[in-house]
Amino acid sequence: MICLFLSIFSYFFQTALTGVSERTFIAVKPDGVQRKLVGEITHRFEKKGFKLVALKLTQASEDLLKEHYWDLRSKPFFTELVSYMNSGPIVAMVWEGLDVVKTARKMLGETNPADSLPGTIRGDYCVEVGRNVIHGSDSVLSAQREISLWFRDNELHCWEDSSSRWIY
Ligand code: DAT
Ligand code: MG
Repeated sequence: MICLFLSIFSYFFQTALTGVSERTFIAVKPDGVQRKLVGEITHRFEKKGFKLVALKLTQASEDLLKEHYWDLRSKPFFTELVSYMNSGPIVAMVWEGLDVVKTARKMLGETNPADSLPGTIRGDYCVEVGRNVIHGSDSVLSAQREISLWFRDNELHCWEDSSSRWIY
């Protein structure tokens, strides 16, 4: 009984309390898919130590994209943004780990590739803001909103990552 209590407590502590279960939504945009960057991008997140929770190749509808970029609806580039994102398949993913939202944004680089340092994904693989190959949630709250927009609950996989005790 005590063992059961301790293992439940330890699981709860390692995930919820330590923030290891934080999730973010990452998408390789249509240009990233066309330019065969899917392997390179997923490789970076795997090598960093994050855990893949969901992944699918999907053609997003205009409605989904308008909802996804709702905050930008009044921007002059909104229509072009939706049509670019709708121009081909996207690889949608959910990654999990400690501070994954903030760290993933650092791995992506700045919105404008010209401001992105070499070593970041946008710094290494693109040149124009309207073709910046990857999306990443900008806060824990937007990650939750975006994950529920792009994935059903049964597409989010709970699995034990055998390398996690070497990462945490
Ligand atoms: P980010 O994708 O870094 O979170 P954002 O949310 O401000 O940036 O904008 C969403 C996308 O819209 C961005 O990845 C590319 C496009 N975008 C942003 N600013 C733009 C601009 N000035 N001109 C054209 N496209 C732009
Ligand atoms: Mg954004």
